[in-house]
This record gives sequence, structure tokens and C-alpha cells, in this order.
Amino acid sequence: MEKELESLITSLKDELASCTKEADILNVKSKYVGKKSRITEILGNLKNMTVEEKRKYGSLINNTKKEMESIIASSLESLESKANITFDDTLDYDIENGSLHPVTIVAKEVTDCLKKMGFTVVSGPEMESEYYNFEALNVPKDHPARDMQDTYYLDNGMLLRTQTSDNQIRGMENYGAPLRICAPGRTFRNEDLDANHENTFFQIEGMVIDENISIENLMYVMQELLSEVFKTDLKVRLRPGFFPFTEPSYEMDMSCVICGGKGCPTCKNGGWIELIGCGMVHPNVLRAGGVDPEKYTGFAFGIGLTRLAMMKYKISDIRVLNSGDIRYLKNFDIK
Ligand code: FA5
Repeated sequence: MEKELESLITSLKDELASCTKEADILNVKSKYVGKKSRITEILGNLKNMTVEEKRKYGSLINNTKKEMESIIASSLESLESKANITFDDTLDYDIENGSLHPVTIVAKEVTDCLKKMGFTVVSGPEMESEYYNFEALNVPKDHPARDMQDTYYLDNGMLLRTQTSDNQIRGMENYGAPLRICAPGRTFRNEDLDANHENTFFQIEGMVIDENISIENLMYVMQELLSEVFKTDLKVRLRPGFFPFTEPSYEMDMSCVICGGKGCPTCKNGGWIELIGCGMVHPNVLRAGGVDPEKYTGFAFGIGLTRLAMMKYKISDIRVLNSGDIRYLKNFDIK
């Protein structure tokens, strides 16, 4: 009997040692001193013992139970006092506050503005198939337009997407028409780098499909977006462009904010920065997405978010944005 009582205390202490939560301790409590516990059973058996045995073991058994209860109570107490540990926050830490990256900020401004106009934000994969990046967008193999967007072809037959336009097809496949989506994301091109060309940059795609959608709707959305991001009068120009996935197609340029339009290395002395490609969705693209071009029309646009950040924060060389150089990024008073 003595041995059994001793071993009950030892195993109780062992189990409590591995308890980290109050609930664990309460489970152990019910196992060791609850109604169905061994000690309760032993206590219940007292009445069947002889007078001599009762005298010998009665108080030992009762004391063992009391000891077990007090061990459990102190475990609970010490857990509580651990939970109340206070930290000394008077120590002088030298930690600087970080800030959001300029591209992150403009991406948020553009998506917030589009969301207000009823657009849903979606995203597609950066490693994409030729089908979604080119073929379904009316750019078959051997089409000369593939040269305008040379990219990195991977060993697994996929490529790094050159444009967020892959989301046009994915969006139509996933949601059908009518549709109003935007898709910010990273894009890649095998480019000769200069002050406004990177091999890794960000775009945001937009696509609206419905009955009776016209170029006027596209122009309205572009104007709203740019005035939301720049919050000031802008000099922009719209000129005819060519994209196999839109007809007609346009490109929208912004007067270079670095030189005020006079010409500088950032705008390659042209005074304008190409910012947006857009147009009315080509019927072949609607068909590829499973949308009936007899019933629906749509517009789509792709904004260069990295260039937008350059223009907003007057960053003269695009390459600093991917450089990870905090000393440079700190120059922008961005909250
Ligand atoms: C496209 O990528 C088309 N997908 C845009 C589009 C979407 C047209 C929907 C019609 C309908 P483009 O190659 O022009 O088009 O690129 C769009 C924008 O991305 C450019 O105006 C520019 O702002 C930005 N951009 C393109 N190449 C680079 C680059 N190498 N570095 C930084 N920004 C770039």
C-alpha cells in the first residue's frame, strides 16, 4: 500500500511537469484525484478493511490525497504567475520603422480605386504556359508580336509570364461574362536594361466584359485611375498601338515628370513615358475564354505599375526599385 501511494505521487508529479496549459493540469487533476481516480477507489475500499488496517492506512491514504491536491494547486498557481510575466519596455531599442515599397503603394492605390468601380482582384501564376501567355491571346507560335515580349523559357516547358494579360483568359474561364476583374502582379522580359526598362517589373491588368461596352468606358476608367493615383492635373496622350489581343489598340503615355517633358535619359529624350497598353478585346480572345463575341464586348488594359511608381515618386532610374537599397528607398517620404 505505502509503495502504491508513493508511486501515485511520483507519477502525478511527472505528468504535471509536462503540462503547459491550464486545461492539461485540469485533465491530470481529474485523472489523479477525480471520482474515478485510483486514490478515490482506495479511499472507498477503506470501509472494507479491518479495524487494524483502517488504523494503519486510514490517515496515510487521506494525507496522500491531500498532498496530491496541494501539488496540483501549486502547479496551477505557478502557471498563472508565468502568464503574468511583465516585460521591461524601458529598454532603449534602436529599431527603425520600415515603410512600404513605392510599387506596393501604387499597386494598392490602383486596386483600391478599381475595387470602388466594382472590379474583383484576382491573380495568376508567374510561371505560366505559352497557351495563357500567348496563344489564347491571339498570339500564335511564330507571330512576330512574340518578339516584342521575349522572355525566359523554362526547362519544364513553361515560361515566366511577360504580361499580366494571362489573367484575361483565366478570368473568363473562371468567372464567365459579364466580368470586371483586375490582376496586379510581377512580369518578366528578356530586355536590354535602361533607365525605364527592367527585366522584372510589375503590371496590373484590367478587363471588363459586358453587353455594350465601348471605348468611352475604357477612357473613363483610365482617367479615374490616373487622377486617383496622382491627385493632380496630368499631361497624358493616347496614341494608336498594336496588340494582337485588342482591336483597336492604344497606348497611353504620360509627360515625363523627371524633366517636365523636355527630354532626359529616363524618357530617352522623348519627353513621354509609355505607361499603359489598352484596347477593345479581340473577338478571338473572347472565344478563347469561352465568351460569345456576338453577345458581349469588352475592354482590357495593362498598366506598368513600376513605371507608375517612377512617375509618382519622381524616380529617374527604374533599376533602383529592384535594388533593395534601403538608403535609396528611404529618400521617399512614403507613409
Ligand atoms: C502589354 O504588356 C500588354 N499586355 C498591355 C495590354 C493589356 C494591352 C490589355 C491591351 C490590353 P506593353 O508591352 O506595352 O503591353 O506593356 C504594358 C506596360 O508595361 C508599358 O506601358 C510599361 O508601362 C510597362 N512595361 C513594359 N515593359 C517594361 C519593362 N521592360 N520595364 C518596365 N515596365 C515595362
